[in-house]
Amino acid sequence: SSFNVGIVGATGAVGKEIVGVLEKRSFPVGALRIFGSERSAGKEVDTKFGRVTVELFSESSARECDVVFLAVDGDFSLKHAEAICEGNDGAVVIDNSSAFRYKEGIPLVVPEINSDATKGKKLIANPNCTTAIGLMAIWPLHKLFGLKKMVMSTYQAASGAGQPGMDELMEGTRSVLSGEREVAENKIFAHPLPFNVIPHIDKFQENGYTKEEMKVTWETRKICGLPDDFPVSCTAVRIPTSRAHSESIVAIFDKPVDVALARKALEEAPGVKLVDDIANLKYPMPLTATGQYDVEVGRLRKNIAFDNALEFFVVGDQLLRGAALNAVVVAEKMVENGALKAKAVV
Ligand code: 11C
Repeated sequence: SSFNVGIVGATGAVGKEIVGVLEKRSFPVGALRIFGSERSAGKEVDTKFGRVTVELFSESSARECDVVFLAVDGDFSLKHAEAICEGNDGAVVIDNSSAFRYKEGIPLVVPEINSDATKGKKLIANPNCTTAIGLMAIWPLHKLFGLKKMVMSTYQAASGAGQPGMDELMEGTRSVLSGEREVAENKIFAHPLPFNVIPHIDKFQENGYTKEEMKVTWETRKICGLPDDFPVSCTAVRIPTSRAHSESIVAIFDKPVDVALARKALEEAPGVKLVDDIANLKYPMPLTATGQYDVEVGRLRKNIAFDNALEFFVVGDQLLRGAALNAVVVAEKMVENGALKAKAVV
């Protein structure tokens, strides 16, 4: 069967990628409906599924779809997501924002890890990109050795702040290179990003961590089914790259680690590409991971500071694994497990 698919926010950086991923993965789209604000309603978008005219969003029109991807801010999701999926005739909603991620009863899903959590559910939360990318590598290692603690340091691309973030990086860099300005202007980021790194993403919390860092802690626990006090610590840093996030991870395990076994598990893990050939200067990088579905993992080694610990580097396309691809694969799994069904046409 085919599905009526709705996207809210299809003209943003993540929304555009959702359209692209639906096309590339041949998701069985019956009709594609794109919903937007008054500003974008009436615009036309060319897709593989035909030319789509952006409709003004309303809960009742979104409910007519079988599945709706929300690629908008958390306030919008909080206001509308539950109304879109309510009742037997509502649509399945896959929400990219953080609005529902920590709510009990709402699955937070990386489909290669916990797609079973979607069974019988209608509202699914897509994780923060940093968490989703890191967990692709952590999960197969956790299954082998049992994760005990994790410390992550990130190098995050401008795309985490959407198209405006990417634009600010490009235009700011251009303004410095052209000699127009000594230091780039900033509106989206807390400081100028070109020729800089900024150890601050999202709001500071009372414990001195940022919300981006705490998302990694909270979401790792929920997705991997770990205890509420499971130790995960992160320092999240914005760097002047375009759209792939990089992460250095120290993972401490219960059992003794074996690098050869770890390599094999990563090689076999779905959604992971082992890029780890130091003799030939091959390791994960934003330049090679950009535009790819698989997350690159490399620089894998036994950590020399802790017992039973591995250290490695992970890079993933922030807009794909970190958002659009994850969301579409969630929908694919929900088709497989019966949680997403095409509504009978009356
Ligand atoms: C960033 N990770 O890189 C953020 C963007 O929780 O969905 C995604 C925010 C989120 O800025």
